[in-house]
Amino acid sequence: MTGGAAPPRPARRRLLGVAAGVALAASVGAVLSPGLRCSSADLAQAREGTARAGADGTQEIALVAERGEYRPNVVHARAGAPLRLRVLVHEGGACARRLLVPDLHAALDLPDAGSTELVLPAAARGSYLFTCEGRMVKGVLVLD
Ligand SMILES: [Cu+2]
Repeated sequence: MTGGAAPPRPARRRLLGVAAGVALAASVGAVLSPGLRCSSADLAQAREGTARAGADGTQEIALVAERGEYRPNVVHARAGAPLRLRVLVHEGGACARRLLVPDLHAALDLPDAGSTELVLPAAARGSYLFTCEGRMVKGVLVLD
């Protein structure tokens, strides 16, 4: 038998399945990667938090980075006002070196232990991802 389209190869189908699984895992919080400290049984859970108004008009919220997750990982705040993110590192590692908010062009170097903070500029309504440097551990900032 010559010519004609070959049937889909099983290997390719497996790859597509893996890609779909990876996309699903990423959508709920993280890609489980045994080689990195980004895996946690708790990653699939949404932990919500709401920023409170600070004295100077800047909103504030504290995030804990621990065991490859952020708590909270769904942060609600008002649009149009700056937001101070105070990040407490309870357990360091590859996923707790930097915190990125790509759509707001913000990055924060984290200490091995202790806390640091970053003031995000006032931003429009919408959802903004925040992630570890490897973009594995994720959270979302919801401004409304
Ligand atoms: Cu990571």
